[in-house]
Parts: sequence; C-alpha cells; structure tokens
Amino acid sequence: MKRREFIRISSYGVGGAALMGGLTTNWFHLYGGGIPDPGTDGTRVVPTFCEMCFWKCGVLAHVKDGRVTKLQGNPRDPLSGGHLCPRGAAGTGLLYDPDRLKKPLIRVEKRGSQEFQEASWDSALNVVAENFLKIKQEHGPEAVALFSHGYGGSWMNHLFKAWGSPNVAAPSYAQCRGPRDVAFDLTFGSTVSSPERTDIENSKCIVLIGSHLGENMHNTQVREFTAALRNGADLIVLDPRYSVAASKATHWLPVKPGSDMAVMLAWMNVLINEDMVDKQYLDAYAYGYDQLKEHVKPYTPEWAYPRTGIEPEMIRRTARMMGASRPATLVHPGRHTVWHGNDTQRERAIAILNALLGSWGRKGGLYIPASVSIPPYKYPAFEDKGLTPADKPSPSDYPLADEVLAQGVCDATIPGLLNVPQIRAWMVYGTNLPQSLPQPEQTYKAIQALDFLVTVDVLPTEITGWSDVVLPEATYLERCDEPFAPGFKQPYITVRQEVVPPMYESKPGWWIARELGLKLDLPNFFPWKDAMEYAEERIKPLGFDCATLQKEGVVLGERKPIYFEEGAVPQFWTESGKIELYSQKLAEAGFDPMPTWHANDVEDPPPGFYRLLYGRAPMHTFSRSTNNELLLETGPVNPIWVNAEVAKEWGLKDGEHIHLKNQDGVISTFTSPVKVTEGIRPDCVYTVHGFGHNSKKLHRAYGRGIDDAQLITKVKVDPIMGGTGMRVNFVTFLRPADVPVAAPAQASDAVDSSTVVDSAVAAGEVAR
Ligand SMILES: Nc1nc2c(c(=O)[nH]1)N[C@H]1C(S)=C(S)[C@@H](COP(=O)(O)OP(=O)(O)OC[C@H]3O[C@@H](n4cnc5c(=O)[nH]c(N)nc54)[C@H](O)[C@@H]3O)O[C@H]1N2
Ligand SMILES: Nc1nc2c(c(=O)[nH]1)N[C@H]1C(S)=C(S)[C@@H](COP(=O)(O)OP(=O)(O)OC[C@H]3O[C@@H](n4cnc5c(=O)[nH]c(N)nc54)[C@H](O)[C@@H]3O)O[C@H]1N2
Ligand code: SF4
Ligand SMILES: [Mo]
Repeated sequence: MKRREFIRISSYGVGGAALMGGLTTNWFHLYGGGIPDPGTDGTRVVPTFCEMCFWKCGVLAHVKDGRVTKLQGNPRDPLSGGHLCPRGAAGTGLLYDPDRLKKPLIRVEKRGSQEFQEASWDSALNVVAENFLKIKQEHGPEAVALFSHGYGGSWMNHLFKAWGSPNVAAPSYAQCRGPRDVAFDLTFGSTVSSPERTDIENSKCIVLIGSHLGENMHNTQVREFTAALRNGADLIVLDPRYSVAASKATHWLPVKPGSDMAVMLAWMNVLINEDMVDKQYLDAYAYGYDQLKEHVKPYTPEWAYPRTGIEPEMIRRTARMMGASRPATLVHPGRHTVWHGNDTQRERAIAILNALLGSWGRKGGLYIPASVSIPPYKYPAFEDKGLTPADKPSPSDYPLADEVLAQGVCDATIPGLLNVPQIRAWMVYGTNLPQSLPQPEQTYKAIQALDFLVTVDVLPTEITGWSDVVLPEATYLERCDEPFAPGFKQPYITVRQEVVPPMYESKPGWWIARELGLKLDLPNFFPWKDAMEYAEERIKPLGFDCATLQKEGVVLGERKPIYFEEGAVPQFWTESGKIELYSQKLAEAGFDPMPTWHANDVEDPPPGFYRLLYGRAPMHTFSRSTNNELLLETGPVNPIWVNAEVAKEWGLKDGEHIHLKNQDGVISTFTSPVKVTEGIRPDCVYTVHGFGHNSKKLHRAYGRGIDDAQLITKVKVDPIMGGTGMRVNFVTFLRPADVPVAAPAQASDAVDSSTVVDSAVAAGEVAR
C-alpha cells in the first residue's frame, strides 16, 4: 500500500459545456414569488425526478436542440405539486458545469509523484475488479466497504449485496436522521420515513425544534408550511437563532443550545397537569401513561427556566397553545438530529409529545402514509455468509443502531482502532466524506490506510482527489434510475429517465454497477440489459407499462385512508403493540425508559469560545451545489452569524472576513464574512454547511467560505444508536493577520498537499 497524495484532477477543456444564459433570471422567482411561467422554449418535454437534493420532486425537463433549456415542477407529481425549489430549478447548473468529471481516471506514479491518467472505462473497471478480487481472496468480501448517498446509490447497494459485504453505510444515518428513526420506532413502532409523514398543511399548531423549514428547503414541507401559516396556524419555534421559521413564529423561544429536552419535559408537565392531553387516545393506544405522569412531576416550567433560558410563563403559554389545537398539533420530528449525543432521548421526547397530543395518525399531525407497492426484481437469493458489519468495537455497543454507522466503517479502516477485521477498500458513491463525516482527520487517516479507493461522482470534489480510480457518473438528467414509489398522502409511482444522453464519457450508475458486477463474476445478479428493462420487469405486475410512466412521469395509485378518523388502522409495531411512552426496550438495554434530564449532558463553552451551530441555506444542498453557477448567484458564501454584543466585544465589523479556530486549535483554512446580528444568542455562532471546498478543480467553489466539518474535531456519540453528536464544538475568532504562518490556514496551494493532511492527522487523536 502506498501513501496517497491529494491529486488535483486536471480539466480537459470545456467543450460543449458552456453555461447557458437566460435561465438565471427567472428560476428563483418561479418558486418564491409566483411569477408566471415564461412558457417553454423547448421542443420536447421529458418528465423525470430531481436529485439536486434527496426529496425527489417530479420534474418536466424542456429540451431544445439536444440541450436542456428549463426545468419545471411536474404538476402531476404529488410531491412537487408542480413547483421546484431554487436548487431543483438550477439542475442545468450541474448538468452544464464545466468542472464535471468527464473521463475515468486512474492514479499513477510518475517521476516520484502521483497523478491521474485518463483511462478507458474497460481499463478503469478492470483495475477496480482486480483490486476488489485480490482483497476478497486475502481478507474476504467484507474487507470492501461501500459508502453511498442518493437515489442512484441503489445500484451500488445491489452490487454490494451480490458481492457479500455487510459494510455498507451512508452518512445520512449516523450523521443525520438516525436518532429520530430509532426514537420514533421505539415509541410508535414505525419511523417517520422520507418524505416525512408530517401533515403540515392541515396542522393548526406547528412546533419546530431546530428544524429550520424555509432554509431547510424540502419542497413539499415548505409549501405546506406556507399554506398552514396562511390558514392561521400557530407556530412555535425553538431555536437559538432567529431562523426564517422563527421570523414567522407566533412564539420564538431562543433556547439555550442543547436544553430542548428540558423545555419538552416542562411542556409534558403542563399538558398533563392541566388535562390537555388526549386521554381517550392514550387510554386506547398508549402504554406507560401513569409512569410518565409521575416521571415529569418535578419538571415544572420553573425548574426548566434556569436550564433553558425560557421563562416559565412562556413555557406555559406555548404548552396551552399546543394543547388547544390537539390533535392537529404537530411537533415536527426534524431530520438532522445528531446534535449533542443524547439525541435519541431528545427525539423520544418529541415522539412522546406527539403521543400526548394524540397527533400520530391524525389529521394535522403525523399521517399514516400509503404507497404503490412495486414487487422486487426476482434475483437469485443473496448468499448469507453470516457476516456482521465491522462498524462497532463490540455488538453490545450502540445496541439499537439499525443501520451501519458510517464513522464506524471509517474507524474500522484505521489499523488497530477498533478490535475488528480491518476494512481494506472503499467504494464511495455520491458522498463527499471529508465534508460529511465529522473528525476529518480520522477520515484522512482511514484513507491513507486503504489498499484501494474508488469513487463514483459527478464533480471533482475532495473525495475524488484521494481516490485510486475515479468513475464519472452521468448526472440525474442523463440517466435512468429505479422507479420511485414513496409512502405519501397520495400513493404514486414515478420514473427517472434520460432527458439528454450522457455528456463526455460519463455513464449511468446502473451501467457502472452492471459492468463491475460482470467483471466480479456476479452475472446472475445482473440479468437485465439496462435500467429500463429492469424497470419494465418490476412495473409489469402493476398493470401498466414503462412507456406510460415515461410519458406521464407519474402514475397515481388509489387514495387510501391516511388518518385514524378516516379509517386508517391504528397499528403499532412495538413490543407491547402500543405507543410506548415508557420503553421497556430502552430499560432492558440499560437506558432511561423515559426521557430524563441529565445536567452533564451538555457542556458550556469555555471563556472566549462559542458553540458552533450549522444548518442549511435555501439555495444550496450541502457541499454538492456550491460550484453551481446559477445557485452561487444568490448564495455566494456562508456568513458567520455573531451576536451583536459579542461582535462589539471583539471589535468585529459586519462583512469583515475572519477565520474560526476551534477548541482543539484547528483553524479554518478559509474565511467567511461576519454577519453581526441580534438574531443569535451570545453563546453560539452559526454558519451554513457545504462551503469551504479545498479542491481547486471546483473552480467556483474553491476557497469560498468556512467548512464547518473541518472544525468538528470532537463528537459526542449517542450511546443508544451511535449517531455522532456534532454540535459539541466551540470556536473563537481569528483575523487573517493573526493566523500563525505554520498553521494550515492559508488559502494557498498548500491545502492540496499531503503535508497539510499529515499535520491534521497528527493533531487529531480524539477518539469518537
Ligand atoms: N436547502 C437545503 N435544504 C435541505 C438540505 C440542504 O442541504 N439544503 N438538506 C436536507 C437534509 S438531508 C436534512 S437532514 C435537513 C436538515 O434540516 P433540519 O432537520 O431542519 O436541521 P436542524 O439541525 O434541525 O436545523 C438547523 C437549525 O437548528 C438550530 N439549532 C442548532 N442547535 C440547536 C439546539 O440546540 N436547539 C434547537 N432547538 N435548535 C438548534 C440552528 O440554529 C438551525 O436553525 O435539511 C434538508 N433540507
Ligand atoms: N459538518 C457537517 N457534516 C454533515 C452535515 C452538516 O450539516 N455539517 N450534514 C449531515 C447530513 S444531514 C447529511 S444527510 C450528510 C450528507 O452528506 P453527503 O451524503 O456526503 O452529501 P453531499 O455533501 O451532498 O455529497 C455529495 C457528493 O455527491 C456527489 N454527487 C452529486 N450528485 C451526484 C450523482 O448524481 N451521482 C454521484 N455518483 N455523485 C453525485 C457530489 O459531487 C459530492 O461529492 O452529511 C452530514 N454531515
Ligand atoms: S426539494 Fe428542491 S432540490 Fe430537492 S428534489 Fe425538490 S426541487 Fe429538487
Ligand atoms: Mo440529512
């Protein structure tokens, strides 16, 4: 194994990829301002669905002279309702991004340094297959791991099932929704899934704990949110920051970060004491009400006040507001829920509040989704070798984790860190691990320890620079993927299809998985010739064909009852068959059976430091859109929100560029402008995730803003399910002139060299 250097992928000329003009003027207003559609300038309209984020809105793509001229929402699509968000409308900014990966690349050693060489697909895939097979022979199939994110990842997941590795992980679990899914499953026997089963539209009282709808731009939710507010719904927002949602709120509660559990326990106390719970519903469906009633007795609003900063009267008033609208009160479960390491318990408190208000299964609460069920493709049975994932030191750790932990797979790659068989090779599909896993120094350590790394991506993001082989995927507008039939209010099925042929030498994921499958001697698992033949086979039993689906984009299923009051069956797949306010399963595993306040759960920032909070911007999706020319127009950088008093203390001016330095001495490579504001508590700062790319081949994104992931060198792991709590880092301010010369802090060539990474690796001995 050789040490990897970060390689800058060289560009191969812009060719036919010049960005189109004309598009930039209208797309944003189409979503926000309801400006009339300017009409198509295309000659062909192709339905498909979006992948600018993971929500999957239905799209109508207009094509003229072989080019995509406009992307619109498909009015037949229940999820988009005919509207795309700014990112969805800017999909052409990705399709025609001149920085796209264009040809397969292989790392080679030349004159003592490493560089990429362009290669044919056949030779690149041969290198992948040879390495995978060699590792399999020496260490078993489980020594090869897959990280994936995005809908196209399903082809790689299938490949890995056939290959026989259990080490398949995504940062969208232990770095995102994991605690929420486990908590709701413990309480109701089902998760809230994606799209979330939130009936925001019909809600009379919406409670947002963090969840910053309006900046978090999941289309359906934002549209329903706007509609509910227009209809006069109450809105209660808990957020240390004056978010877009907070600006619309009836009551904004600027809670001390990490103390949400205390507010929620006090809400339970008031709801129970003042008989504002849905007693009939609880008698019929819930288990453990009496224990809960006893348990929350000490958690009065007066008790919560010093812990949360929220006045007792405000806690009472908001509890009464929630109680008055029950069961049409929705305490939103959120999505990015890995905050402080006690996250499953915080999410349990959210689940329990919904139960007390009787909102699970009820109109305006959390509905029971219905879907068109598509039969699976009939493959031969996958061989069960009894292998278990290597993501935990022992099976008794994180006992309720129900998916593989991405940071665990990373740790299992570092020799000697976990007492498990070492992982030797990674395939990385659609996830930029240096920016999506916390503790990037651990990620770099793991990458250096690998025998082999192959990446499937569309852009030269950071992970590609560390790869031995880079495979350029066709974007979502150039490929077919699996048919999509989510659980939703209206059952439906939709299709992703090729709007225009793949540009350059890029190939769709299904093709890459199939070719690789054949080279890995797994032909039985790839009997179909292409994705359409595969889809045809699966859709046939439903009584229509792919041609209909391709033409319409969406076929609606039969509407089914989605609320208990209209006939949805109350079924809870918990051990007791009831809603578990008291969780026997948690008790048996040695955890609090009911959410409990532990004063030491959340540490305060040291003097001169501020808690680093992060979130979303409406016009960006993580690190994947910050090179998109259309989106950079409205979101060019990620300002650092600093409380006005704090800014005064430090003499910071609005717009002044600063570095951030964290508690472990890590200094952000790049700078961001300060946003001086009253709209954030003085104990924290905030910025948007996804900026601060250090891959120079992202010509527009390189060097723009601070990368929050770089500063997340500490995590607090949720003992229940292994989620990495990431809001436990503290930062202070550093002016560019005060940055020590030796620190990896300059926006220079140095960031591309292995020396920077070496020092980061050496500094990062923090255990997870
Ligand atoms: N535009 C856009 N939309 C997206 C995405 C995107 O990339 N771009 N990504 C999607 C994905 S995958 C996810 S997971 C979601 C994430 O979106 P959410 O689930 O909404 O994420 P949160 O972490 O809940 O929200 C961040 C908010 O939490 C606040 N916050 C920070 N700490 C605390 C605290 O201790 N208590 C409280 N009450 N609030 C706190 C922050 O100030 C910020 O306003 O967004 C989705 N939507
Ligand atoms: N510091 C920090 N870390 C976080 C978060 C945070 O807010 N802050 N958020 C967390 C959350 S909620 C989530 S869900 C995860 C998400 O983290 P990731 O899953 O890593 O998501 P992205 O950052 O969007 O990474 C996208 C990668 O996919 C590539 N890509 C885009 N489209 C395609 C495609 O069609 N095909 C292929 N093959 N590749 C494609 C992009 O070029 C990029 O390299 O990150 C988590 N990690
Ligand atoms: S929410 Fe926006 S980016 Fe996400 S799928 Fe829908 S239109 Fe695309
Ligand atoms: Mo996420």
